[in-house]
Amino acid sequence: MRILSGIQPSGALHLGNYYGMMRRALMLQNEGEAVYFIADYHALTTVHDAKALRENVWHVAAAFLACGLDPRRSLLFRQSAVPEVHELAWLLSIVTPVGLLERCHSYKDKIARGIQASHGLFAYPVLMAADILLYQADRVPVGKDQKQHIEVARDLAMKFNHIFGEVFRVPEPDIQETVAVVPGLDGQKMSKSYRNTIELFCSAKATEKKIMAIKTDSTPVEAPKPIEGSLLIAFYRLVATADELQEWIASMQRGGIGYGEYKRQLAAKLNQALEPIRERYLYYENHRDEVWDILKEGGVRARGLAKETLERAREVTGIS
Ligand code: AQP
Repeated sequence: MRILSGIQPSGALHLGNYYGMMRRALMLQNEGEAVYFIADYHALTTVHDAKALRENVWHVAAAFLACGLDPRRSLLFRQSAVPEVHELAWLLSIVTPVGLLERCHSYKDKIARGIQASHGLFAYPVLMAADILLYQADRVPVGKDQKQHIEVARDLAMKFNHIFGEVFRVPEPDIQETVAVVPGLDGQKMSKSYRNTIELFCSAKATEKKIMAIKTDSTPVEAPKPIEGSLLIAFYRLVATADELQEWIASMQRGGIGYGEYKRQLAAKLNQALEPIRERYLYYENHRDEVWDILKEGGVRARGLAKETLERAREVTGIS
């Protein structure tokens, strides 16, 4: 089984990226051949500063390694190390109905948030389908926000196979329902571009400061706290066992403890969970070239896989 996932180097990684996708994707290293890439062509739809983009690429690669990616078993590379992805995106665009792209909510959300409605942003799902199909992925761990894009990839694979002949495996999304959408500090989806994140790699103090600043209602200390839609519970769920979570919720329902105390407990628990990966990230900050070397080697290996698929796609379309 081949597992594939990617992240855009569009800013500092956050709890949503880790608990929504990375943690699961890295666990799957034990179940098959894993391929992880840094989607720098995609990030260009929002990042227009070359220096920042390069720095973000390094950051995402170091984050993957710090979170447990084993480069001896799994591939890690930059999307741009495999330019073949653009040729495949073109071949797929031939079978892509415009209406399918018009229905993609991620495009509509980004425009509603003021991001320029470029062709790149509109065609993003086609390039993403090429990212997945080029490596013949079976399973694609993602957060729920990406489910629709995986459905587009599946549609395009089936349509292309039907029209031209069998070339692509049809991928399955792998979504962890309990953490499918990690909310941001404003209650919307946590997102690099929405300025509502808790970063993975920042100091314990900075995490605590953000947690302590979460807006809560004016329920008195002794009264039971509302559970529905509680951000504190949504974050605690990421790091607690099922029993711990149940006990926390029961305590809130009993009343008698103020929000300040719950926030302190949450910050301590989060920092404890993140400490090991933050320490490993520090190691890579002191060994920056190791990260670039791993990316370079991964790119060469990924390109070999990509060429095999592209050759078949060229053959069935009559391009070769
Ligand atoms: N809040 C989230 N909850 C669950 N999963 C999430 N993911 C992102 N945010 C959440 C998952 O992380 C993976 C990598 O995402 P991405 O960086 O490629 O793109 P994204 O989904 O658009 O993430 P952001 O932070 O919202 O980036 P920007 O602001 O640049 O668009 C994906 O699997 C995603 O589902």
